[in-house]
Amino acid sequence: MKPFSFVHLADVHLGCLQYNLTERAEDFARAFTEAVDKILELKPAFAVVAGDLFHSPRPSNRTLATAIREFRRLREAGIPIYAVDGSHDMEPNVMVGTILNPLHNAGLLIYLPRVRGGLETENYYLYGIRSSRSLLEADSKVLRQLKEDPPSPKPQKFNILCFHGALDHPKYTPPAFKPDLRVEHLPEGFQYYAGGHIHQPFKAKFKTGLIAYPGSLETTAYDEAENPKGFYHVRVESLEEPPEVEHIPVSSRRFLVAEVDFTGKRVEEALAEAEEAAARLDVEEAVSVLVLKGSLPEGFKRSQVDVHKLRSRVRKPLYMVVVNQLVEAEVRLEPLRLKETRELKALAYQHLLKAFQARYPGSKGERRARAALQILELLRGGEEVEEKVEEVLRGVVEADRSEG
Ligand SMILES: [Mn+2]
Repeated sequence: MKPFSFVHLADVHLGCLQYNLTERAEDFARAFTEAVDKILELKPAFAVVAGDLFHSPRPSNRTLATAIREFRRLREAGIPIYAVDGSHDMEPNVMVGTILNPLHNAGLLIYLPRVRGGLETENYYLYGIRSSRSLLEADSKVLRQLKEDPPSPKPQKFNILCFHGALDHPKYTPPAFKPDLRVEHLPEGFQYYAGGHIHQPFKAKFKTGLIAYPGSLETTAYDEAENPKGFYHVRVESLEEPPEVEHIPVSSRRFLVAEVDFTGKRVEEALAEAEEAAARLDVEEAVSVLVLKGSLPEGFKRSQVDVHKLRSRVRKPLYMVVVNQLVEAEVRLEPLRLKETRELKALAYQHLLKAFQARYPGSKGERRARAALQILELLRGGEEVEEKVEEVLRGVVEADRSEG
């Protein structure tokens, strides 16, 4: 085996029309063009793309045109592209298939799952696993692929396994990810496990080699804003030592994220804080995200927070999002102390009234509190209360209706 290098990309998400903005789809295209510029400078032996090259299995013609233009630049430089499909560009059904198939037929890339037995050259061996929708699907789909078309890593070559998905082991997967693959699904004998799906650069020792996720090239969700964007350049010197993996940064749209926690604050106070935060997000060309979180004081509704007013404070960004994650307070009831039955009944009524009126103000709430109390009494009485309870409930519904 002679020394060589390759690049490992994943999660390019070409055609991602985030927030329905054409500017954002152009950002994803621009990021890919920048990556291709950098790949042309690095002159690797090949590029491997570990899924989600496209945001959709049926990209628009505009997205396809961009992709084909960039694939041709690599092809003309003699850099082949090896790819697998990901959760976004896998076949939605057998009839539609994946966009990687026609691109494979056109000679613009090599869709690895279509290369029987894997792909072998003088220095390396590559095998690609098809993407699955779930762990359960992977249990049959991946195992079937491995059985029908088994990989055969070569002892004298550098072996790369390309896959897309999060593994079912916390060592290799951030906590928020739903696992798509089992550790056992990835066969042994490879020096480099080229992963996609986790939009954050990550690498670790794994089985007979190294597992690596290069992360995405752009921000597909605001919680990825802080993740470094780019791809890996992998230098293979020999089979004895692990390869040198370098993260090559790619620039992406500026995202500004601010969070305001409402917990334990008066609403006016928290809203003033949110307005200040919004003012700090008023930055030219950015995607600005204001997250409102925590719990609201009792009696205050989520819908009472004027999101439009907060948005209108901000004019300069490309786009402003207010994410309302506020949680309405549960009605808190004072602890009930046992007293005489009559007093107890009065107390119970007050509690029920408070609880119901939080949801149904006015007579509707009163009616429900009275009905609840009646039902409680009936239930205490035991036998054959069903009809009577039904009668009480019917009374509530009818009174509501006559009131309009
Ligand atoms: Mn992805």
